[in-house]
Amino acid sequence: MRGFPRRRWSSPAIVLLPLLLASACGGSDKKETGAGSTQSTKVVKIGVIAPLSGDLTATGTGIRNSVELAIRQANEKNAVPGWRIELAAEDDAAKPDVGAAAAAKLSSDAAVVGVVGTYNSSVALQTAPVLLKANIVQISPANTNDTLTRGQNFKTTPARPYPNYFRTATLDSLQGGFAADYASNDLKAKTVAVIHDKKAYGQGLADSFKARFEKNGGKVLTTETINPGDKDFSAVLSKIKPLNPDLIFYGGEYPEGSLISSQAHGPQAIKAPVMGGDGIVDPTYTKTAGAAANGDYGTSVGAPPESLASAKQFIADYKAAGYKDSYTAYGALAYDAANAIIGTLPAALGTATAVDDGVRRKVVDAVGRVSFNGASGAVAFDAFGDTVTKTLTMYKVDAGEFKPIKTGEFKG
Ligand code: ABU
Repeated sequence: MRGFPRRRWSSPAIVLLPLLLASACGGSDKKETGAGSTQSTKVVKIGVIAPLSGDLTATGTGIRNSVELAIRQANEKNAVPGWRIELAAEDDAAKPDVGAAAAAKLSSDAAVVGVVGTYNSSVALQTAPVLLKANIVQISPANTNDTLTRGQNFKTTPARPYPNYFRTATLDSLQGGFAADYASNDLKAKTVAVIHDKKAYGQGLADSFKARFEKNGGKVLTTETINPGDKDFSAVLSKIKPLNPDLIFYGGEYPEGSLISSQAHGPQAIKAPVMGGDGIVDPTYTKTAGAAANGDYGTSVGAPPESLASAKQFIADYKAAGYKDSYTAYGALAYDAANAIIGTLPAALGTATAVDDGVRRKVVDAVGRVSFNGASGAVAFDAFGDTVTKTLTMYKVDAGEFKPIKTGEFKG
């Protein structure tokens, strides 16, 4: 199966047990060495904030597992001599207030030096300022809303609001434009009905799509909104059906997007395919929508991991680790985010005996200067904290799976 397969591997508990046991111990400890003596090992922690419960658990779990894999490999290689890295994973339930509380909890843990996450841009808008107060670096593998790195006036006067915030995922201004160009130039769509979920990501992506689609000469027939968590979209779809659009563009995530597809193409018998962004490109979308999703489209950030030579080792290692859940679209990006932090630690920790504010500041500063070839491609950040890798991929649902059909960059 191509795309983001769910896999079942044997004996995950056996493989993960040593790490879990290590994670249960906090602070400095004494570790048995092979020679039978003890070696002092200091503890530094990398946090994860992601949805580990609720509708978006599949995505959050892939992020968490991928960070855990990077940490385990670093410990096995003794990448930070004298220190053991531990994972501190927090569930944000995809809710901004829960994310903010998780950020506060990690900030108050003196051993935490960085955080990978969040998945939702709306959650990161609450975690980034909390982590900034504690000088803790945050790298998101999934947030695509432009305002996180460029502020509310990102189109005219971009200004970086959170100097501690970075991301390995690219921007919705690029993703929306890439989708609009595909709709106009490849699908020859002339009209579109837009729906979004009013969240930072969904609305921002819809706005970017609309601006470019109209610039291309297309017509936006209507813009409708829904609420996250809604299950019945008959009212919105009844308004859209008589407009007979060539395309329905949805700014939002797979729990609602999949139901919009199944209800549009089922009871409403609307012919137009649904197109969305990286928020819908997940196996849960096609599983939930079933045959109704065939012919739908979705963009995602980066090239398909399975097509990248640079991701082969990550995929093999993830499989060997025995995780039962997929790494998802964000696994390689989360793995790279974790390694960006880990790579700064030997110099930032230096001769420190514990993580302190100075170490945290050094990590923020050093992450801004990282440059390496990661699983997802080149890992480096510009002056706004955005990834220099701006690759996007259009996927089409075929026989119940998202399959990549075009990879490239939006040139504007
Ligand atoms: N980028 C996909 C959805 C996550 C977010 O940015 O809110």
